Formats: sequence, structure tokens, C-alpha cells
Amino acid sequence: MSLRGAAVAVIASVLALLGAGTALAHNALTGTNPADGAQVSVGPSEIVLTFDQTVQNYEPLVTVTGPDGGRWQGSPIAVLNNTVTVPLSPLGPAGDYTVAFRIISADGHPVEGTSTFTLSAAGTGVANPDTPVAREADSGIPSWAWIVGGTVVVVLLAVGAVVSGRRREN
Ligand SMILES: [Cu+2]
Repeated sequence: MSLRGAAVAVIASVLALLGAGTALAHNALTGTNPADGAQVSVGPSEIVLTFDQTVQNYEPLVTVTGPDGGRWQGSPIAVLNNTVTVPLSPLGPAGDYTVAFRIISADGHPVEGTSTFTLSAAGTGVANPDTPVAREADSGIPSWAWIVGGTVVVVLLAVGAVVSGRRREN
């Protein structure tokens, strides 16, 4: 085999490997119902997310956040082959509703994304009581706050120990 032939063979096998990698890549969202960017006058009874590959039925997460920050998704979330379906409560205020999802892809990786639709006419629905914005505010202490707080306490204790140690020496 000539040098040039060998180079071509190497490039071909690398391309083949890359192709295999693409085929094994994690799930991609191929469609939603309502479609991303769609305008509806009445909210549908459910949201359906369709992927290019089977979704693993492991703790799927879907939230539907309305224009006022309220949550409108129902439960349970159903995973069937390559689709994820979440019941939708009757909608309230007109405006944009964002569907955010996090699923476990066929290859085991978490995949997340969003899709948005617009409600053109206000409905009479009431936002989900168990996932209101208020509940997030209640437990809204981020983990870094605990770390900073804990560090401050440790430093104060250390300073206190040093100061009291010096007093005893004097
Ligand atoms: Cu992946």
C-alpha cells in the first residue's frame, strides 16, 4: 500500500468512527406538541415531547412555566419508547408558556431543553398549587450560602480560640 493509500485508509476509518459516534450520540428532541413557537387559543390537555431515540424511563422531569411564573404541568409524566407525555392543567393567563424537560437519554446521559408555545386567549385555569413560585422562595437558600456561612463560623471559632488562648497566656 502506498503512503497515500495508507493515509486515505486512516482518514476513512477515522470518519467511520466519527459516524458511529454520531449514531450513538444522546437523544435529540425532534418535536413537541404543541410545536415550539406555536400559538394556541386553548391549552391542550397534555404536552408530548418526541425524541429521535428511546427515552429511559428514569425520573423524567417536565415543567410548564406560565407568563406569571406559575407552574402548569400535571402528573404523572409518562415515558413510552421515544415519547414523553405530561398532562397539562387548564391554562390561565395569556402569554408564553415554557416547557422545560430533563430526561435520561438512550446512552445514559441526561438531556435537557425547552420548548415554548403561546396562549393567545386567557383561560380560567389556576396554576399548580404544589409547585408555586412561593415554594421556591421558601427553600431558596443556594448551597454556596451554606458553604460561605459554614466557613464564616469556622473562621470565627478559630479566631475565638486564638484570642482566648492569648488571654490565658497573659
Ligand atoms: Cu449522550
